[in-house]
Amino acid sequence: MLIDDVTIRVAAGNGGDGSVAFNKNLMELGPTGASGGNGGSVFCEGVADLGALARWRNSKEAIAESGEPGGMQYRDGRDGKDLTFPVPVGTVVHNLDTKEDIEIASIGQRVLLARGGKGGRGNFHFRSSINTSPKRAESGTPGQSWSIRLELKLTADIGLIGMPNAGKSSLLNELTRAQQKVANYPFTTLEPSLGVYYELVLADIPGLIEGAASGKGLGIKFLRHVERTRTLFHLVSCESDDPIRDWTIIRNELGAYSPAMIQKDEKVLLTKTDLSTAASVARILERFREAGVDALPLSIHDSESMAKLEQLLRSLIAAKSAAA
Ligand SMILES: Nc1nc2c(ncn2[C@@H]2O[C@H](COP(=O)(O)OP(=O)(O)OP(=O)(O)O)[C@@H](O)[C@H]2O)c(=O)[nH]1
Ligand SMILES: [Mg+2]
Repeated sequence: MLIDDVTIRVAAGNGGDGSVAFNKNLMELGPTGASGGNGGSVFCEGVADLGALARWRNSKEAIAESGEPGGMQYRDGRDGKDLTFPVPVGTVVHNLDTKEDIEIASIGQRVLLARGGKGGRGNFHFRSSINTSPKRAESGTPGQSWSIRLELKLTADIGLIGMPNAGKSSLLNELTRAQQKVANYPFTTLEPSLGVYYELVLADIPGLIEGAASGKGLGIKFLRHVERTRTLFHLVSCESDDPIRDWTIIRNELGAYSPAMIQKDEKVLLTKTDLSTAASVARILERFREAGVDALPLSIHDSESMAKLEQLLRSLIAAKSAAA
């Protein structure tokens, strides 16, 4: 089950208290109480993995370390470690206490959620010519603590769909910094995942099969993640004994899910052309043309075909910025 809406508590670490201590050595009197360490802060960071919110299934708290109290012999307390947890790109972070909302829009974007408390100064820092033995030290300040709702709102521009093993995750990895598992068997991908290609967000959806609309395979529940995308890249593998049939089957499943899905702008990508002969690729393309589809032949091992696809992606970026 994809977790896409959770409420958690984030708590930054408290600052450690400063200490009050004096040198016991008669030759060297004076305050030696050191400062407490700063509390660790809590951050979240955008990642491609759409399943990243699953870590909150059981525990619902993100607590950073507190700073250590100051020591006796000028030894400052250690700072508490920061805590950074991953959230999928497209997550909106609602601070339920301050009512502030932040959207995590890109991979690697790191956002401070709760600031750690400051360590208090030890009495060593309060010495002066008029007070050589201060008995005063500061307390550490408390870390911030908030109630936070993490809501995943996918904003993919392009959905990668197709039968299992068609090469969807491979293409996502090739175009973006996503590191999706790729393997030569069906249903390698079990949860949707995102990658970012310049201004475009691509969503890789688990493979669909005949009967998906009635729950076969992994079903079509993941299609809701590409419901809002404008464009679908429909991947059909050259390895199939009937690519046109594969394409038709998926179109039917899309239609059964929602008529809006088959009205989307769809680009058919004929994948893994390196595994097929040029003549066979030409034959398949011709059959697609007869069905009214202008398919793009593609292999992730053929840079020329990848360049053509990137050209198409650039035109989609241009269209997106024109629409914005
Ligand atoms: N030769 C060749 N192999 C490819 C190409 N693209 C993908 N593959 C291989 O095809 C297999 C399936 O690729 P995936 O990217 O896992 O396919 P998928 O569509 O994500 O599959 P599911 O997650 O199961 O739906 C892997 O062994 C890939 O290495 C290609 O252009 N050429
Ligand atoms: Mg996959």
